[in-house]
Amino acid sequence: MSFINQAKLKKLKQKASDIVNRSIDQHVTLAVTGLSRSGKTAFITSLVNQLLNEGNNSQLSFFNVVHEGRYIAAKRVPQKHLHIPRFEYDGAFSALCQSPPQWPKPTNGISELRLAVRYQPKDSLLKYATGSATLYIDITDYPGEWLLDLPMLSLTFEEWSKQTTALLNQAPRNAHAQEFLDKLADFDPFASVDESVLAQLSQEYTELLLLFRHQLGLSVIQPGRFILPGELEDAPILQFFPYSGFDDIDSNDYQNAKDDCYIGMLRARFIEYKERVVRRFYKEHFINFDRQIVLADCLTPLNNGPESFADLQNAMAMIMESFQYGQSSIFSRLFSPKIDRLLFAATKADHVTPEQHSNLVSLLNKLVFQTKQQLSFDAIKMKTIAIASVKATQVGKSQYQGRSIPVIKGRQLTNDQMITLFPGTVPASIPALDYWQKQAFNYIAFSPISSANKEECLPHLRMDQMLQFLLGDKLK
Ligand SMILES: Nc1nc2c(ncn2[C@@H]2O[C@H](COP(=O)(O)OP(=O)(O)O)[C@@H](O)[C@H]2O)c(=O)[nH]1
Ligand SMILES: [Mg+2]
Repeated sequence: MSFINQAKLKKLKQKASDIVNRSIDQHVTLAVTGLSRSGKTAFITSLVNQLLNEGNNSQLSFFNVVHEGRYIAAKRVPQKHLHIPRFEYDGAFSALCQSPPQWPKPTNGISELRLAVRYQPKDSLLKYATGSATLYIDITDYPGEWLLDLPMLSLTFEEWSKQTTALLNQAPRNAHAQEFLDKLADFDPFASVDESVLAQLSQEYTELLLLFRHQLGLSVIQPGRFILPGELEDAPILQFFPYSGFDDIDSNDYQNAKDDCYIGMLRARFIEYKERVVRRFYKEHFINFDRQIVLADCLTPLNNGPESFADLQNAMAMIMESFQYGQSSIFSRLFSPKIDRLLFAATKADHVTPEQHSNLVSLLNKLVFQTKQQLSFDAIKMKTIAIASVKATQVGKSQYQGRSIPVIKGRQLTNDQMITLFPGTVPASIPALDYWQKQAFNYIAFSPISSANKEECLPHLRMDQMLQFLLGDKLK
């Protein structure tokens, strides 16, 4: 063959390879959610860390592309949406690498990060045509509280107000809500609006929601945006609250109320909130997600007691509505999401001894599916798992009354002391009364473990199984 021909052939081969390469580059959008403090930031930081540093002592044996030696490398590339804040991987990772290591700072909105993962395709046909392929992964972090707002879409202001004030009047919320409820009972709904009064009462309602979440450990927070406003902080669209006196006002007066009286303006803002905040999130973001992971911290509510646990149960049912695309769902009328895989992960599994992990998964299953049959989720593949994104404890055995019992060991977050303990048993299903009477689950917050080498991957539990479920089929 002449030199010219050889050069031509080489060029042709390259071209063919380019075409194949291009056509097998793939793209997947991975959304991560969970209520505040459920562990989203730690999770994404660990996920990115495992993929970027694969090979440096990483433990991903259940991630097939790694196990089969086809994983080449990952790097960060500029994210897709420039108007969305970047997920601050560097800040979060360096907090974990400090000495002593710290957990990353909490965040209060949506953020994004894009990775490009190079790998060798398994399919031999493609393998001969090209050495490698690329999977682009767009990771989005958003507050689970935002999903709690979906049920509001099918409620009127009157219905929502009645439902919400009923909740405020029940234990454990009523012990803190009385003063606010008294103020609501006092004010004239048809008087013309003083915006500062509206702002003040909205502020008080928001403070109550924050107290419910962070002091009482409750999960049903509505509107969810009020405690995690993202870029809407202080915007008037977040300044409304439920009205408690519907039974005492004339319904014609209510229907005819203009926007410049209190009740009219509250109603207008409620409607505006549903349109511009709730519906918009689903339209702009949610419908673009391919795969979703929902993180749930089941252990803190177990530690807090029955009311907190029951509230988590209710919140999970509300969150599940976002993934029911069946005929009777809110979605069938509004949007058509395309999520095809949904993973539920019980986080912070390093807080319990390993023999409790199967109970933790089965508890999560009960929380997620409750009374609903899996039938309505047919189009979506689902899995439940117990993980630790960043493992902060070590497992050992201890002697107790002549018996050897499993224990965990870690550095206590509050006082920096090493502690060894058996935190308690995790119930395999929704705990009955006697669980709460017999034993309390002892949840102790731990500091992250320091790593000798920053280049090494963060220690974890089952992040590889999670990766395999969410990405395995895209990396074949
Ligand atoms: N032991 C342990 N604690 C965790 C883990 N992930 C999160 N945490 C704890 O939970 C807190 C909240 O996590 P974060 O990721 O900020 O939650 P986010 O609000 O959902 O982003 C952290 O500060 C840690 O104290 C984990 O894998 N193991
Ligand atoms: Mg966060």
